[in-house]
Amino acid sequence: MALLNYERKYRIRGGTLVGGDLFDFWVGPFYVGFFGVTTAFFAALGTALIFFGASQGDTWNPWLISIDPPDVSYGLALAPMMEGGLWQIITFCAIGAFGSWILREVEISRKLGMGFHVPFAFSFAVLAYVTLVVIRPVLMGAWGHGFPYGIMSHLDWVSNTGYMYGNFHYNPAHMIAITFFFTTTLALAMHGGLVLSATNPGKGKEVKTPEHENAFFRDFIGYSIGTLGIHRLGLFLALSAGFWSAVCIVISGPFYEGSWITWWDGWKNLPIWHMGDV
Ligand code: UQ2
Repeated sequence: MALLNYERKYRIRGGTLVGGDLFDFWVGPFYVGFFGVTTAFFAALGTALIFFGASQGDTWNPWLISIDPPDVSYGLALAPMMEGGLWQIITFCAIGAFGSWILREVEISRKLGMGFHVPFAFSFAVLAYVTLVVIRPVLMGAWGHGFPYGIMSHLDWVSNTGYMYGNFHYNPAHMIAITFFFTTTLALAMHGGLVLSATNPGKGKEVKTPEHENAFFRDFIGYSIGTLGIHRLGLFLALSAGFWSAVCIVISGPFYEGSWITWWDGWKNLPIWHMGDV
């Protein structure tokens, strides 16, 4: 279908959640909608505030610029602009932009009569960010527990926060998250390799179909998950990686303050090992 015919078929009115027909238009290839406008507003304001914050700092070295959250002594109050207030407004803008981006995906999905898998998936990334800068800081009683917006400074934050609980590699939810990250790359490498091997069999040879893709894995391991199944598995693995990442950080502090290394000693203290002790 030529691009113009295609556009006539799919550039259709409707599906909006807010604003009716008012923002139901495109700018070039991009659908706008009410949430396109709010995304642009929050993203532009947040970015401008980051540059303003950088201008008030003592460096323009991109690696070292940092917009820091308030000191924990401010608790959950609003802080003065140069004492973390900027971080609070930028965080608000970021959540406004990410939330608008989710809802713009929802509007496009509705317009095209599709499922909501894409906005649902993106929501997990937003959940991970919101867990770091809102949910955990609120549970711990201070915005100062959020992470700073800077390249080196956020790495320092991750390192310091991790070692504050002994060593994050001993955090069971961290272990589960890592396992999902690795399995995601395994599944995507298998899927990418399989599809390309079927479609690029070599010069002069006929392109193969999913029949061959199934046959390869049945010959190889006695099981093929199928062409739809691999995408269900991929979505599950990737979302699980993000979900368990959020769990691993939100339990550290709000629900457990000790070292993750000694957390495993709980196993040795189970009453079952001490039956008969006097
Ligand atoms: C598959 C299939 C695909 C695939 C892949 C498989 C035809 C094109 C990669 C193989 C995947 C399996 C057996 C699941 C592996 C499980 C884990 C947890 C990594 O069968 O169907 O479609 O791309």
